[in-house]
This record gives sequence, structure tokens and C-alpha cells, in this order.
Amino acid sequence: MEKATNKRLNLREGLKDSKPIVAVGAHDALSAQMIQKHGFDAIWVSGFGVSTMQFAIPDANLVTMTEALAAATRMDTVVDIPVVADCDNGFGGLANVVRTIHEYERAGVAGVCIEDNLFPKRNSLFNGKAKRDLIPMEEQAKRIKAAKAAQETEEFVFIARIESLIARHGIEDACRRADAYAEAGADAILIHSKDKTLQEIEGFLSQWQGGLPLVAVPSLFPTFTVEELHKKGFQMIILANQVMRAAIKAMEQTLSTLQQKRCASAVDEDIVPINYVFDLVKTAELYALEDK
Ligand code: SPV
Ligand code: MG
Repeated sequence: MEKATNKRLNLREGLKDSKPIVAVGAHDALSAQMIQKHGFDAIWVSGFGVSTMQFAIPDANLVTMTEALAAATRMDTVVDIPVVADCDNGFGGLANVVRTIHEYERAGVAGVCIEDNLFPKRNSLFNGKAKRDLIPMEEQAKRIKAAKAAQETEEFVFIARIESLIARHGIEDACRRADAYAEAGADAILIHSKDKTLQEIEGFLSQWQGGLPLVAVPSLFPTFTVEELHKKGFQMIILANQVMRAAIKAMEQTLSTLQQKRCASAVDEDIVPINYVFDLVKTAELYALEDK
């Protein structure tokens, strides 16, 4: 548990630091390990990434809590940086949110993020301009209060994610929800948006003075740098799906070349050597241990 406490404290300290926390979305244990290797501050267990890459199904609450937790735990096991797990809407009602906290906290992850999307959730990036309902604010605040009361360690971090801007409820609604979620005990607020001009987000930032650290996922306003977003007031920036999309592109290109050339060496230039893979998972160390 010592290791889990340290990761949680790192995350908490990062949320107050003068530098931003840069978290990168992982879809499996190896992507998590590589994110750490490249010097990022935290792992985002992307629900979109896990449902796409591990199950090949839409990000629509089809992955169960048990499956999502197993994915997060596999990532947490191979890294020393904090793991923040995307727990969608907590996989159901208030009791599901509470059980989610118990299970994730006991498994050792540093923190969770829970959003106010109704079950079954929609992925926030998917097309759709129509206004849609969210979990009523009072109900979501009640769930957050119950979640915070359920956690067993002080350090565990709860990020409350607001979907008001995505679901077309506007800035006022987002501010009211941020107040309610802060009052319920959330440790940070993730305000999601798909406005690429950042106007909506700027509106929220100028109106909400609640004082909690703010988290951004710039998937649909990707031209803003981490530093620019930090200057605007975000303390944690999640680069949620670029690694998954890079992997998909590489697989598409490799498969297409293999199909055309029907020869394994045709892709040699574009793939890592086999020994690179052995090294990534410390295969030589394993055999050295056995041979000792
Ligand atoms: C995820 O990575 O699963 C997220 C971020 O929730 S987003 O897809 O931008 O909603
Ligand atoms: Mg998600």
C-alpha cells in the first residue's frame, strides 16, 4: 500500500504544483509503461481506449466495472507514476459509484474520474449537436458525496467531470454543477468541451471561481499546447487518445503493406525489431534471474 499512497500523494501534490500535470491516455499495460518511459506525469486509463483496443466495442458503458478495473490494475502494476482511471458514470447508480470507489481504491489506483452522463453513456467526442439529458445535478452531487464518504484513504483523488458543455446545457449549468460537485467534496473538476475555439471553456473559466484544480481533455481543441492550457487555468491536461490512434494507424499501414506484398520483410522498415519488444518487457532479466 506504501506504493499506492506515494502515487496518490504525487497526484495530489501535482494538482497544487506550479507546473501542470500532463497525463496521457493508455489503452493497455504496455502503452501505460511506454507513457511513463517518455516522461509523462500520469496515466489516464481511457475508457474509450480500453473499450476500443481491448474489446473492439463502442465506448458506451458496455465494458463492465470488473473489466475496466482489471485493465486499470494491469496498467497500475507496471508504472510508478499515478494512474487516474476513467470510470465513466460510475457504472450505474449511487451504489455502483460507491462500489467503484471501494474497488479502485483497494486495487491501488491513485484516483478516479466520474462523469455526469446518464447510463448508458455516450462518448463525448462522437458527433451529435442535440441537447441531451445528464444525471440531474443534485443526484450527481449526492453520488459524489457518497463516493467521498466511501473512500478509505485520505489521499485517494476524486475528479468530478462535467458534461454540460458537451450535452448543450451551457456555461451557467456547468458553473452550477461545478459549485455543487465542489461542495460535495470533489478534489478536482474536469470540464469537457468540444468547442475548438475554446470560447465555451473560456466562458466557464471566467465565471467559475470555485478554487478547485481544473482538468482539460483537449481532444477537440488539440492545437492548444499544455503550457497554453495551463496559463488559462488548467492544472491537469489529459492527452487522452493520441497513443491509441497512433497504434491504429500503424496497424492499418502494416496490414495493408503485408496484404499487398505478401512478404514479412516488406514492413521491416516500419516496425520495431523483435529484440526491442523483448527489451520492453525485460525478457533478458527474467532469464538471468532463472539462470542465477
Ligand atoms: C476517454 O478517454 O475515455 C475519455 C476522454 O473519457 S474523451 O474520449 O475525450 O471523452
Ligand atoms: Mg471516457
